[in-house]
Amino acid sequence: MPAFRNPVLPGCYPDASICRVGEDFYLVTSSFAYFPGLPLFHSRDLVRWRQLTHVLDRPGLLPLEGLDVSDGIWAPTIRHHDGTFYVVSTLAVNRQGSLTFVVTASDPAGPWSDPVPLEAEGIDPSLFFDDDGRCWLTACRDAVQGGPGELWMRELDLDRLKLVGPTHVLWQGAVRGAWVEAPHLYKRNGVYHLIAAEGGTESNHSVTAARSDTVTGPYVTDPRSPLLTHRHRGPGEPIHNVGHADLVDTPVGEWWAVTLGVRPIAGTHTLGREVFLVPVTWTAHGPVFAPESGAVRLSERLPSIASARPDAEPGQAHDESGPSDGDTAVPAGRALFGPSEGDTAVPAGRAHFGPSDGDAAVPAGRAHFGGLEWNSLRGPVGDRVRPTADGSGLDLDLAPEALSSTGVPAFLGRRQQHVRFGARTRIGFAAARPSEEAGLAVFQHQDHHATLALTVDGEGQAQAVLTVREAGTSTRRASVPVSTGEVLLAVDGDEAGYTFRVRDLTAAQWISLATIERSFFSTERAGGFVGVYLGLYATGNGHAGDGRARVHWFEYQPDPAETA
Ligand code: 6LW
Repeated sequence: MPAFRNPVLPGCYPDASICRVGEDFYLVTSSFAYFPGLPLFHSRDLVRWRQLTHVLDRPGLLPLEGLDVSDGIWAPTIRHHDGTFYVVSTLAVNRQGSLTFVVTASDPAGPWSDPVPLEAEGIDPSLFFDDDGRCWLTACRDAVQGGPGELWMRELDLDRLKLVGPTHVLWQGAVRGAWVEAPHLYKRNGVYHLIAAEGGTESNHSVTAARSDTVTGPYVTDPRSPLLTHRHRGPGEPIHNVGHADLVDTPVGEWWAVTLGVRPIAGTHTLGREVFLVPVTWTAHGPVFAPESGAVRLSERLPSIASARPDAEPGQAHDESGPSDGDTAVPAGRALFGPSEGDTAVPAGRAHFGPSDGDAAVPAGRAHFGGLEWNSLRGPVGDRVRPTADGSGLDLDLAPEALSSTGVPAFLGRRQQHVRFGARTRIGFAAARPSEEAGLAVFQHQDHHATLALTVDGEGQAQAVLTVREAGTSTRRASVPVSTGEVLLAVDGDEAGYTFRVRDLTAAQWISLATIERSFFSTERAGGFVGVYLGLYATGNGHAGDGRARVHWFEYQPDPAETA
């Protein structure tokens, strides 16, 4: 049976929301303290997604400085009504306060309006357009400070973008106190179906439901709840933490859900909460998730719109029954994974994976630093980080902010989207003093990351240094002298760990500094809501100085087996 591979968006893309306009599907996800905010994707078959833009694509819209990486922009919802796209989301600040806002656009590729604040308590806002054209905002409150939470609703005046009328308390979840959140509302055959997430976004996560004959309630728990969860499936299950779903129908009348999930290895995951696609059918009781298997699966049958599309580009879709003409069109080892499509794709015939003795020439699979997969932290890096004219290189001026700061460090990163990957860069940097450093970062959190950087020791000897930061303490794990300020740096990840290597441009061999166990970079160890980013950075650790690092190229290569 024609099948596709889940997740349809690998890497840290939590809290996906989806809508359809004609044959076009649009999807948005949380972006936390990364900038630009709210990545927005387009697909025609629900399986292959291409990033169109960021909804919050310009500076100054919402303040992210000072925030923990896992705070910031949470759980958006995207809907389309009467020619206008709406995205509602929340700026969550230190889990103590939040600002819910709405943005609009006539073209999802932008421009999007400035955020309009809404007087809405809590997080996870959603919109529902009723048959009479009225718009209702639902959200959950008290979940930020701790349960029991509840779902509430108010009408949104679409002309003034203002909440009006009374607040209706809809539901406290199937299990009171189980963190009811992520509400989305759908109407079918005159019945309003409310779905939500319960159990928290970790191993007890689930999709639950309630229904009502009137939009404002009362809502009665669907006794089948949870409708979808992997909380009972044990350590052999490849996908866990499933929940926070949104539904969409296709032009041929099928229903599908996007839901978040993680892929743990020995109980920990590093890639963050990813986007999984799940078939849905409807009964008189409400939606049935994964009606055949009862579970979110790594390999799932293709939506019939995808299999019916002979002109579809090759991608993650594959035929389990064996090679076909469609399969042979897929270039060997070609990666096709959302935002990085084209930029980091592995060209046909490229044999090696990870660091090699290959020369310092620009690799074919190099990054384009203008690409939509690149993010900075909490705001634009401005002139301090500048792509070179062809986009393959990067100049980074030393920023006083270290990666451990909650300001805007001179950092540009992209998501780690595959367990097995190799990232390499050629970087030139001559530190003037030991406090200056520039290099490669494996970044989970401002207080939880590893860096492989060029710096100097007290005698002025250039060095490549591997530093690990955890819980506010930085520890030097390994260092090696380098003869010039120009090196290749590499990090290779797999199920066991992340191995850091350096190669002096004048040397023939790579030197291995250390392997850090994979679980160190896990969300379980670091805490928070995000997955790993791989990035480039330069800092004077409190001083700007006038130093500058030149990244000649950066390459991210997934193991072809993870993208086939
Ligand atoms: C989001 C909440 C959640 O707002 O995590 O999955 C929060 N659950 O619904 C941040 O992603």
